[in-house]
Amino acid sequence: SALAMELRDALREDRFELHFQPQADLGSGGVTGFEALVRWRHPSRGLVAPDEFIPVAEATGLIRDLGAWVLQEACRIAAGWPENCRGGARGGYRVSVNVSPLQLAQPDYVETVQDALLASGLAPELLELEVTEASLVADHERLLEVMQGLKRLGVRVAMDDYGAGLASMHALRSFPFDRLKIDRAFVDGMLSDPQALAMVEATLLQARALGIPVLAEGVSEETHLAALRRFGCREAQGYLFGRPMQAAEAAKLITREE
Ligand code: G
Ligand code: G
Ligand code: MN
Ligand code: NA
Repeated sequence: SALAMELRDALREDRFELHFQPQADLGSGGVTGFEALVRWRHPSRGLVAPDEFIPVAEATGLIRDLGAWVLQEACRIAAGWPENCRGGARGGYRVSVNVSPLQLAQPDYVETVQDALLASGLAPELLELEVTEASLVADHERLLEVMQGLKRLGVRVAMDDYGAGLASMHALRSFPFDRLKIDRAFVDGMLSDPQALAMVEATLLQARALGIPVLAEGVSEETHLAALRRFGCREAQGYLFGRPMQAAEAAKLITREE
């Protein structure tokens, strides 16, 4: 399609960029890291959101090259954040990168991650890969193998958009996830919809029983925060703490935190 060809050109012409949304510790209120979110800087349409082009990149296979670029760029930028270069006492700021199921299925995916770490100098424990439940419906054996390979590198793996699809407690037990991100739809709805509230509470109880830390997505109001704290949630991401921002702003935010 025309869009697919445009995307290929955009990758060659370096027209993608990453924005970073802060993640906060609900105990201290401090920033713990950022999620990297890709955008397409289009010559006439302006900044194009990932929902508009990631599905096309996945359908055409371009997601492999685009995903590798996102990974390299996120590691490069995060390696330059103050504190991350010094390996200081605070332990550094994590960068979370979204991974498409097609990327995980690549035979050389673990090497791609290793290359990005080596090229950037980023400490492996500061990289978190966000996997969606779409990755779980494929080949379980293969996914387990990839996750174990990533673990050997020292990289963290998170389950993204939890609750939005098919992922179950069984999946959380079967795969070595380091953290779980509750889908923003539940957080968003939890003050008006008793079922969304129950879902958030149940997820936090399940995760605690399994010893998996939880981050709540889409936290946009103080009232969300109060309920989440009551359920024992330790980390959050959302407009209340900051919108996705350019790399330079993220670096400034870190400087203010120090
Ligand atoms: O930035 P925004 O909040 O509009 O992101 C919407 C969704 O696009 C995210 O929730 C995420 O699932 C997806 N997304 C953003 N960046 C990437 C990326 O680099 N790779 C993949 N596979 N998905 C991404
Ligand atoms: O990976 P994921 O698809 O969850 O990416 C997060 C998406 O959610 C991004 O598109 C981001 O712009 C959006 N987002 C982040 N925080 C909030 C929030 O507090 N409220 C809403 N409605 N959307 C958010
Ligand atoms: Mn995500
Ligand atoms: Na998400």
